[in-house]
Amino acid sequence: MTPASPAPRGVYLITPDEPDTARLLARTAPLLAAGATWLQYRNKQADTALRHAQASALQGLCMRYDVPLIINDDAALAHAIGAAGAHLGEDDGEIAAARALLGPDAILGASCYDELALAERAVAAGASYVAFGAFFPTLTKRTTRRATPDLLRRSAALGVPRVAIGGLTPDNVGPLIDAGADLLAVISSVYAATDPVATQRAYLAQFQPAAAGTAQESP
Ligand code: TZP
Ligand code: MG
Repeated sequence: MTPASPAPRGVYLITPDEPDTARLLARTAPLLAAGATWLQYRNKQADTALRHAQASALQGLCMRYDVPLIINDDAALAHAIGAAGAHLGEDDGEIAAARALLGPDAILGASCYDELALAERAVAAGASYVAFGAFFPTLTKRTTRRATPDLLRRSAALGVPRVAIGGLTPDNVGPLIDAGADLLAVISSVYAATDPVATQRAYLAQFQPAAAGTAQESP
């Protein structure tokens, strides 16, 4: 993000473990067209070759819709395919090394679970956003760490976008947005919905001012 870019807000869409690349693209394209702010490629089942192929295919799609693509777990893959950035958890390598590899303009995120101290360290090491979660029970990832809206409030001074993740639905995110969540990271509630685009819109409608995506933070 350059200093002039507006603070990102809205839906941070994350891909499900979809083995069929054509189907992954077909399921994702309408959501990019309908205003997802960022896309993260995440596939915990794929081998190295499929991850490379799917990430490359999504990079082409994201360029078409002008949506930044962020690669989960793997800064080297992000670098190899020219993605906008990477998202690293505690077992995915050092943030500082990823920043050095990807350069100053990359979007670089860190999973900070339920800990403000992790977020402070990540930002000091070069993270450009931090993610907290899981906020609610989820079947998508085995985790016992539970974040709270208070953590979002306490992390406001970090000065980077804060992402909320884990078990989000359009019905439970109001308090998270009120507490300062800039981006709502979602997998199953959107991809497994009967109408994924309508569900994504139900999230976006909750950001003020009405248009989310790249809307400025409200005062
Ligand atoms: N990290 C914490 S919870 C989670 C991740 C990747 C899963 C989020 O998926 P869903 O389906 O939106 O709950
Ligand atoms: Mg990871």
